[in-house]
Amino acid sequence: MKECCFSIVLFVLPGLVMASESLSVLPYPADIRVEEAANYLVGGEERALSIHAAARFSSVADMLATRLQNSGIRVTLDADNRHSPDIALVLDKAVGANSSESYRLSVNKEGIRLTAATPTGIFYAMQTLLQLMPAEIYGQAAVSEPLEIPFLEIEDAPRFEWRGLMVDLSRHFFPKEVLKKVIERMAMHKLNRLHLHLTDDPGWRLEIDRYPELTRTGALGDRSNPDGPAQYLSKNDIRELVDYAAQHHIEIVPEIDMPGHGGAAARSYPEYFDGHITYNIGKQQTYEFVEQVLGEVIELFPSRYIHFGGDELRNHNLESLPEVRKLMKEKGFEHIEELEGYFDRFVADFIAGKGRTPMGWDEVAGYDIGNNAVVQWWRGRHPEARDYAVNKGYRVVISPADHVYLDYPQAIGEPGAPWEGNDNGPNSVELIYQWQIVPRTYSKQQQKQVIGIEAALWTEFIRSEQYLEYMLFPRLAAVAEVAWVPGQGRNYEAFRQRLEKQYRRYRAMGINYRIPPASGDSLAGNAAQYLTH
Ligand code: TNX
Repeated sequence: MKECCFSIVLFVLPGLVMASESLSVLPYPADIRVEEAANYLVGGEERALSIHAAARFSSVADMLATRLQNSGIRVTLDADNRHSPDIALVLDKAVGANSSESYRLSVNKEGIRLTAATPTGIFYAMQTLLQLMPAEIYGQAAVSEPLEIPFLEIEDAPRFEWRGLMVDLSRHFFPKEVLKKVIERMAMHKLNRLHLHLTDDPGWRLEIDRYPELTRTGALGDRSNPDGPAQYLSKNDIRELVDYAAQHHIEIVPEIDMPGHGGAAARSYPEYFDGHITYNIGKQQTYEFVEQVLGEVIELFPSRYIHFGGDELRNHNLESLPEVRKLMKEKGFEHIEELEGYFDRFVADFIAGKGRTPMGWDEVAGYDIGNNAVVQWWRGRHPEARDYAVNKGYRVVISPADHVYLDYPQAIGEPGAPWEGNDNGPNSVELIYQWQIVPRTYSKQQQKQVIGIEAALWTEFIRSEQYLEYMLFPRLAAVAEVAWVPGQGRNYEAFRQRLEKQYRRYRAMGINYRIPPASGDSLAGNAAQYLTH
């Protein structure tokens, strides 16, 4: 028994509310057409909802069924497709012509049809379908409203292939349970790269078999409490996370930061360091250490990209080291930067030699590290660093601190890192939303080299899961939307309306999102508790 309920639009206003709320798809699809003022009514008391999926899409169908069942909806998975199902997951090679992530979603009186060429496309179609349902579908409680899905046609594909989030696990550590939630929430926003900043001065957070001191000593403590216990991800934790991320169509990109930001490794193996926090890049054994560590990282992470940091070589003691002076003389280098470039090139070549793509922060673009590398631009005040990388032929991921550093405050006077202020004001939802990502002056070729954007959550001050969530949400929604929707398709007012339903989803999921200030208040509803560092 299939029911269609034709809702009669009596007033213009309720109709509009329905459109903005129930079509609160976020990020907004490339093309969405609401066919008629009608809904497809699924499930209900008297019968179960049926799902049929092409064999390739069975794991997405299982995920959808589980989500619906968790909300008290009865579901049957119709493997043989004997009956015409309420929801069909259909394979169609033609849908992926422009992007392997594209999908089509159509809802009409025949039912709900998700179509894609790839499991990723179908996964995103499912995410969109869930957003057409009541927000409570994201929670654990039974959904009280009937599932009425508006008749519509959606054709969708992302603007950028790289839609990332970086989480710093070194300054403060977050265990795999928290990272799994981050993965689920990224997937709901159609983000697809989780970059883990695994090493820095306060802690080394990844088990390496060959060098057990890296976690025995290097993982001890964090920025709040240097004397705390060891906190790190074991190799099994990583395997579990990589699998979990893959199920959510997310690639985990590991970062081992070098030759700077090496304090935790320096405490563990001082013989490869300069007496401070910098790798001794004059010493042959340091290069062997780097090869061994990265070799294990490459074996553990299937990611196509291996990030080696390369940022902020400063406060170092390199010039005073005899090995550094000797190697520079041998190579005929006059400046320490030449040796830094030599080291970066060595690391990039090692990664490329293993069939992976080397990636580094924008400082590495100053050196010739091979044109297959990806450069992550972060120094927002230095657009010339981005242009330089692009003009040298690198592919670039855009992560300027003055837009998408999510450790920075979201409004004046609000919690966040107290680093030098932004020239353009706080990294608010609106600032992110209105952001011109690719310079208008870029040629077609230059535009192509910008492969996407990534937000960065540095954790010098973020030491609880609640604070982490407060900084991520709802800004991650704005990040997701600008990563997915081309500039000309964006409308901030409409986005703000769609956020209202997103907040309800966040509540159903128990996310501690930033509750916007009530009128007259200068601080967000739940800001005060994070104000003291
Ligand atoms: C700059 S971005 C850093 C990080 C800090 C961050 C704080 C980058 C490559 N280096 O080490 O945590 O600023 O906002």
